[in-house]
Amino acid sequence: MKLYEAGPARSARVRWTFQELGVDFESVPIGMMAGEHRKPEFLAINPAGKIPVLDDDGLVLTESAAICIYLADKFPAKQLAPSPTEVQQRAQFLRWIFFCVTELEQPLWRTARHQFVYPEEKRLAADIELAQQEFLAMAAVLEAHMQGRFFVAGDHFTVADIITAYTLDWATMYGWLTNFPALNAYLERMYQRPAAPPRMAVAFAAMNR
Ligand SMILES: N[C@@H](CCC(=O)N[C@@H](CS)C(=O)NCC(=O)O)C(=O)O
Repeated sequence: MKLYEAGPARSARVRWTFQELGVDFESVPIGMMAGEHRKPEFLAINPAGKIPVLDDDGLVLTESAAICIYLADKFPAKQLAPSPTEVQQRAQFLRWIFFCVTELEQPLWRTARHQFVYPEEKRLAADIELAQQEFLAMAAVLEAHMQGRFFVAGDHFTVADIITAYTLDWATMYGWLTNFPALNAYLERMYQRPAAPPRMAVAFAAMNR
């Protein structure tokens, strides 16, 4: 299996999943700073020009959350996803993944765009302020959910935790997580796992070295 990846990009969720599973993969680094994700060779693989992409013997899959769930389903021994027959557990697992990639991640991504993706003349400080408000309101929902819980869905570690912890780590880059003690404790616990990738700040620092 080939993973097209770039250090702290959302591909880190997939790398983390592989590492938890103990499954080997071929890494294909894509130089985002050099714009390799916009070159015709890469666009032929993912016309959206985004990372990550998984190529599993010709099955080309994009969307980091979908890839993590696919890998968890493909290698069920580690129980990184409830099986589709466990309908209620699977529903809660998917619910928190969707919550994460829509309610939490989108304000973070909007902020990143205004900070370094959009051309300078299109960057709006006011939109970052709105994005932060929206993120904080949804983080409060997750903070309440995490009271007395170790994992975001169910009673053991799953890819829902990988996706959530990665996203919360992203929020720490903006200083948005300071008032959420349960989320901070959860984040620290998740990144203490031996299979966890480097924290985003560390990965960015390594890229800029
Ligand atoms: N929803 C996608 C988002 C992927 C995404 O936007 N990746 C970023 C890197 S973290 C990217 O490739 N950005 C390039 C661009 O938007 O031009 C996923 O989760 O895989």
